[in-house]
Amino acid sequence: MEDPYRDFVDLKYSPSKDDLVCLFRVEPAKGISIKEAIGRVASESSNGTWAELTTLKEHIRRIRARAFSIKGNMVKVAYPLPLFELGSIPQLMSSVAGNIFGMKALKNLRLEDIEFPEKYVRSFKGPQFGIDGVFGKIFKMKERRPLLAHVPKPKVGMTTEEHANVAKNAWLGGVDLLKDDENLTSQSFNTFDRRMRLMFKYRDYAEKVTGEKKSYLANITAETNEMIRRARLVKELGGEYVMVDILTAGWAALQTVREECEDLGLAIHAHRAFHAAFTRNPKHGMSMLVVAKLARLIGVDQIHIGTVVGKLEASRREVEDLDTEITEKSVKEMGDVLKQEWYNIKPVVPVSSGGLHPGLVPYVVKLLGKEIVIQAGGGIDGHPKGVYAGAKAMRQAIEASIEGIDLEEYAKSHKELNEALQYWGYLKPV
Ligand code: CAP
Ligand code: MG
Repeated sequence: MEDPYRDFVDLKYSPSKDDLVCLFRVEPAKGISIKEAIGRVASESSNGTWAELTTLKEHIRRIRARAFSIKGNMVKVAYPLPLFELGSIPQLMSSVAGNIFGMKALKNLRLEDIEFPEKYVRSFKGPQFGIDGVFGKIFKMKERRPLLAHVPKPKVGMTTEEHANVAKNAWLGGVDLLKDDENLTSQSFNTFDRRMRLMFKYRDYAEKVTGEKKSYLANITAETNEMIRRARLVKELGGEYVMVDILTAGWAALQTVREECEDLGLAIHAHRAFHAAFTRNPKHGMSMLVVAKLARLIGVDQIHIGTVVGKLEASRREVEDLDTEITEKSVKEMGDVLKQEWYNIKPVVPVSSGGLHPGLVPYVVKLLGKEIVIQAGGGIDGHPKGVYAGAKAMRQAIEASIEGIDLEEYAKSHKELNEALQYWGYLKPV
């Protein structure tokens, strides 16, 4: 029997402008050569299988994927566009991030990046608002500064009244965006509909008192039809955003929500809970970069990309690469990142969150700039003087950072910041 995989490796092939290119990190199983391994990757992720097929015809063979570059254990595979259904992330994932991860011939396999050709990019709408929409249209900011978001803690368990009270104090103290936690949806002690009604009442009150725009990232995550119902309620009550746990809800659901949000004129905040289950192992799984690119294609307006210094694992390189990928129009190939043109697709607002408190704010602002969301849960509700003071301290830390004033110096005339620094200092939580 001939090797049915040999046809899927062609080191002389050079991708056409319509090919989609994947970058894989490949570790073959014992006794398997790198060429045998990558032949299997290209075959199983496109149109091959373990057997020589009597059904294979030339027109089918022509659209097979080809592994065309091997550099150490980094391999590039080119996929002709007809392999894919335009505008469908589930179909893409079933191809290039599907069966291949379980093949016996591979010890480890990691999908590091995907370069999308123009036709594929243009089959998606991308963000409706993006950076300019969020800062310009929703917040009407002339001078841009990081938006401050807060997620009331404890994550779940507070009654609707308790939750909304935390929200009110946070908004009054200087928070711009109140965010539900990823696992707070509609539990018996705090149902979605009741929470929405109270939260928007307090949101309107906080806007009146502070004279500032305030908004709410309402977590609509649920079964898809229910998400749509919840999005409509948010709109009816005067909201500007919905929040979706994009990975636990799933790509198809996110695409549906994106369509609905077009009609409703709502922005989407993307929480990435679950990503580390497959992004964290540096040898196996799929990178967060790919998740972020898919989210940008579909059209989320904000997405979590990490902090480097906070409680969750993320290297500086990774967070910087994510930042570039979601905010630039054109990305150059470098390291484990492929080149990418974004054409009609708007940039997404990076969200930095997870273990942040005032002492860490200058680092995040220096790393990611002004057009970001800085999110703190424990870093506000854990302030020794309470939620209102906690929100003030975070806002003061943002002000100091954009004005380039040292926190210690700013704290001399800002008591809440001073209290936070006395309490947490520059702690990097683990
Ligand atoms: C932050 C957070 C977010 C994480 C998610 C939490 O709370 O609300 O879910 O930031 O991680 O529950 O941990 P704290 P990432 O401010 O209290 O840490 O942003 O990396 O996706
Ligand atoms: Mg959370």
